[in-house]
Amino acid sequence: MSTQPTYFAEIAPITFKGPDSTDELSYRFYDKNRVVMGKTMEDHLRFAVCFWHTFSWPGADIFGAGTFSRPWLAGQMDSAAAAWKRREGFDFIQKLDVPFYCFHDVDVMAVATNAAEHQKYLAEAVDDLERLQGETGRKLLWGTANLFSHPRFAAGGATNPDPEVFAFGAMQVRGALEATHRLGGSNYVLWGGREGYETVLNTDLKKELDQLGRFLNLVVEHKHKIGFNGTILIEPKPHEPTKHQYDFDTATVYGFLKRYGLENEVKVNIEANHATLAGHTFEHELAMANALGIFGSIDANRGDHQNGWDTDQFPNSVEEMTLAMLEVIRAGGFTDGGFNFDSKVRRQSVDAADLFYGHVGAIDVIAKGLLNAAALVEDGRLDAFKKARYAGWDGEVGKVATSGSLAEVADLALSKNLNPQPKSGGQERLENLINRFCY
Ligand code: XUL
Ligand code: CO
Repeated sequence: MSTQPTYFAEIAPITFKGPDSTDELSYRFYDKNRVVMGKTMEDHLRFAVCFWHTFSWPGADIFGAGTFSRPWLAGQMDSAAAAWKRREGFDFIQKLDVPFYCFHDVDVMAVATNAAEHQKYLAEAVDDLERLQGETGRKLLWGTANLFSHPRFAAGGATNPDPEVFAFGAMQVRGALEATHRLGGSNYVLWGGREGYETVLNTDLKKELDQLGRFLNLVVEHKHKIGFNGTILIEPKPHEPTKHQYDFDTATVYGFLKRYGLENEVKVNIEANHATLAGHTFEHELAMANALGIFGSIDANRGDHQNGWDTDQFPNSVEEMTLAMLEVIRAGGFTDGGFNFDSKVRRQSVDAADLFYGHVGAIDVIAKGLLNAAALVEDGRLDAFKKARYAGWDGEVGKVATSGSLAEVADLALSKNLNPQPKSGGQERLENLINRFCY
């Protein structure tokens, strides 16, 4: 085992070469220093590589074993193997030249068999991550704790009927939150993959929701206690692995936050494929988060239009990313958030280079989406159409409808003998307008 990274040795650092470059491992649109709407592309997009799919997943699925030969995964994930993984991971991130990474506690550390070992191995990993960040200049977009893979979490973490599991989860989350704080992370994420249920026959929904609300309150309280200035994010998903997940979608999460008094403390990390699993578009979830004031960060990926599960593919549609970037711009852009690639290469993409192809293509598609969205905003027709559509609210009827009583509004309709007629929503025209900027 070398102490130097070797796995990606044949790949040269990825650089911007422009739209006409024939180099398949170069950026055609992602020019990190290019200024768009007053900010560099690097600052707009804040790309991050994830440690789970990219360096920890062996290419296994429920029908078959891992297909990838990631040498650090070959034996026991002890301290040496975990250090090897971190080393190769940072080499990849540096070659891709993105500013951030993300991790779950268990992605970066040796396998622990109990609470004490967990704390010890995580501390060892954090020391090393701090060193690697210093050496490479890469930063942490967010950290999180994995409360879903280990069999002890089969019935949930915070929502487990067994309080010992709740306590074990609290130990993990405190550790991961403090690690994120020490590493200067911008956000802390909670994705509740097992915070849901399989059947109401054995589930006390009210009790479980209260447990989840209490757990989240404890996390927020601890965040303030340790002085972590980053944002706490919930990542909604409707189901998978549980049949029904409590954090179903952005609107559901907002209702949950209100109920437990956390709507000003917690935002959402929106994942494209989770949006589509919930029956929404990606841009719906972004627009909803913006409307509710809880837009935080993004997990970039896509589903497969024919499959009803979380395929976590790299984004590759310029049109979809243009629509998404429009919503990011409308939300005022990222503050603490960014684009984390919660995406994985296909199981047959067994070469080290495939990890680069996946990320490079996705980065370029999102960068082109940003350029298109910025051009659409500058063009102004899209926004002007939307504005004109609601212009009546500035008129006499709109003003009474905004502030009058039901009787006053109703009487106005009668006194004016209103008979409003339908107006074109212009959808086809607007869709054409989007396409004008895509190709
Ligand atoms: C699972 C998923 C997670 C979260 C972090 O669908 O998206 O990887 O992003 O726990
Ligand atoms: Co995710």
